[in-house]
Amino acid sequence: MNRTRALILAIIGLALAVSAIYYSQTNTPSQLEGVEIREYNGQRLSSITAFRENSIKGPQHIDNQSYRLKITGLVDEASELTYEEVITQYPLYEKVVTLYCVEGWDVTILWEGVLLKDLVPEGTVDPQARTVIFSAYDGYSTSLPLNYLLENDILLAYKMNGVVLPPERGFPFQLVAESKLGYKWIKWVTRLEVSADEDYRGFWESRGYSNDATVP
Ligand SMILES: Nc1nc2c(c(=O)[nH]1)N[C@H]1C(S)=C(S)[C@@H](COP(=O)(O)O)O[C@H]1N2
Ligand SMILES: [Mo]
Repeated sequence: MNRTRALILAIIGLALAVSAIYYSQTNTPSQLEGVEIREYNGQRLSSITAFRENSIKGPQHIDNQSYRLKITGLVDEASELTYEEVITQYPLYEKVVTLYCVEGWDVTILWEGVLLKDLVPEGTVDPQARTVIFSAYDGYSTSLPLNYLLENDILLAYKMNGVVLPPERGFPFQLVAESKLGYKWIKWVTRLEVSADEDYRGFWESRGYSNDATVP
């Protein structure tokens, strides 16, 4: 093989390599709405279909036009927010968090939503306030200490794995009660009531489950 031929082959090889790299970079698919993300920063995510549906009254179907999120109780001013207001008037955040159910299964999901500490800012609650009581469309309820909600970046999620929550996963909102057992992750949230009652017990808590519910 003479030198010229070797040089030509080298140039062709280099051109092929460069175009392969270019093609692989420009031809990565763009994420479309409705296609769930299954890997985030190298971390494998569960599918949003990996949940076990065991809600007290089965999936709820909420109409987002008539939906309102009520913020009541020991706050300076009670408010009612539409679905659009929640997702447009507050900064959005995303975070990978695992839900552990007492039944022994777990799911790791990329959640996106607004922060509880933005919905209920510390400066707007009465000094007597200790607890936030959450209610849902299916009559479910649970509660969490106000400090837990303000001191951790706790999300009220409207998307999971990049997809708007489907009805059976809690549309329009599910609480991402990080480090707390699944029964604190209330779906179909309709009301946040700021309360002084430290002993309030929600649906499962009043049936014998721990009110603290920290994941063991
Ligand atoms: N409104 C409402 N939220 C709820 C429940 C429920 O019955 N109603 N079940 C809880 C429980 S026990 C778990 S483990 C999580 C996840 O339940 P899923 O798999 O049925 O979505 O939702 C929680 N949120
Ligand atoms: Mo659960």
